Amino acid sequence: MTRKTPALLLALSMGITAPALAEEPVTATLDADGVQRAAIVLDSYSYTPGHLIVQAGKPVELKLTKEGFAPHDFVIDDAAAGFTVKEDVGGDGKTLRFTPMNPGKFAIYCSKKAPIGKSHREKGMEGVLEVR
Ligand SMILES: [Cu+2]
Repeated sequence: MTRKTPALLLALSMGITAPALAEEPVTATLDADGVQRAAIVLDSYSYTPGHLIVQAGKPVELKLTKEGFAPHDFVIDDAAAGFTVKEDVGGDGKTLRFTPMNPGKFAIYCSKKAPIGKSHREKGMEGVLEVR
């Protein structure tokens, strides 16, 4: 019984620190090939980082991975962004490519919803793509 205690404490401490980390804006890395790259983890119910900053006019490559068993997707459908994305992200993850042209802050959200209860977005599964 006592051997379970450290794992429980670790889980509790991770639960406390994860939301704070999700709020930190992250700037995508501009690689030598001109592509801006970043990785985002989808979990129940969050994107980490929850705020990604990219530059307009340069291609973006996002490596999306998913934790846990719940289905999640990655949606950007703000008309002001000039592009739309709606991709399911399974256990194998997914790589997304797009080139944002319009500066602004655009919502990222998960459109999944169990038959009963709130949508994942209503549970807080939202993020921000900031195009500068
Ligand atoms: Cu979801």
